[in-house]
Amino acid sequence: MVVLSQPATLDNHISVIPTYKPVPVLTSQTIPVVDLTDPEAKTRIVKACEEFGFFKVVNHGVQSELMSRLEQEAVDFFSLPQSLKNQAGPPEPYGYGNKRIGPNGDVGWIEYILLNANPQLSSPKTSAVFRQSPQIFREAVEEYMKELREVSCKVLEMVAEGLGIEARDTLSKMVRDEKSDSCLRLNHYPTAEEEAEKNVKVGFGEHTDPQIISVLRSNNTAGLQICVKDGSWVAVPPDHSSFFINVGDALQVMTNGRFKSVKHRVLADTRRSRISMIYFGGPPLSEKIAPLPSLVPKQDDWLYKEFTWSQYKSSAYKSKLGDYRLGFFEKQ
Ligand code: GA4
Repeated sequence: MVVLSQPATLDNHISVIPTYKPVPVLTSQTIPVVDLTDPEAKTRIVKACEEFGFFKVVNHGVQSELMSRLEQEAVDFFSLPQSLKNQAGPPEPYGYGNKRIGPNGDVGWIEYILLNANPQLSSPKTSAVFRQSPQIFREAVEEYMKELREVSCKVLEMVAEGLGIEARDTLSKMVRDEKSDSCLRLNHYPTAEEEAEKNVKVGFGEHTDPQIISVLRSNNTAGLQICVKDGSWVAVPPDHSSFFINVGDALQVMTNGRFKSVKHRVLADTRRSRISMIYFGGPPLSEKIAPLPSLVPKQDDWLYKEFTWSQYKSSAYKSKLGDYRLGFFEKQ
């Protein structure tokens, strides 16, 4: 008897969570919530970055109209015929991507657009993203990136103050720099068409973000989970009017490990589509990243070697999503 093996398709590689046990949900008592207008915000932010590397911000000052406008533009783009979307891909790393994440074989139940915040680095792929709905989409992206850069800088200034660093722009100036290597990711975790396909799949596998800070906003569909200190996963209840902040690898290094770059993932429930938009605040490519001398004056106490952001980035693009990327930059 001839046994025909299943043809290998991308879908075979997307992990389904077979006996999906819901993980505990972070409640408003456990998830740190920081009101940016609270005079105690800086202390609360430092505590949250030490404890979780993650928190939610309210009273951030970004108009909900802008968030829903960009979300709508993203939905319109993802609703285009596949052949048109493919004209903006594959991502390198900017542009439209479908199911494949990064260049090293990671897959997920996701399609996305990755855009560089620096218009000078715009590529033909990114121009193709805007080809179908030119003006409004581009404007929404630009406005959103500008606002989110401000939110990131405000938070980083509070971090600096909370840590007692004299120059409060020590961290924020890297993101505010016109050469800052920041980017915006628009993710769509689609629903499944076939009834049999409707299960929980790994949308975006576990990873840490390489940059300084990430600011995430999603629609009201659940899926985001973070890994807490004891190694267990907890679900973050969605909240479309707030932002979720992640500490990235570069901030872990600059605080000499005092802040933890949070491991997170998205499990997509294919019955409801999820849209998320994440601003990644990164330094200029030539910026030297090392523990801040104002926090750790003696180099002997540094846990990490100094590296440029460009070196870290090229090393990240050689890694798999779930790899521990900082290991290579730790001092022996
Ligand atoms: C994770 C955080 C951001 O989404 C991202 C991702 C990037 C990509 O999708 O192009 C990476 C991933 C992320 C880390 C390791 C490398 C690079 C895919 C990948 C396998 C845009 C980023 O900066 O790093």
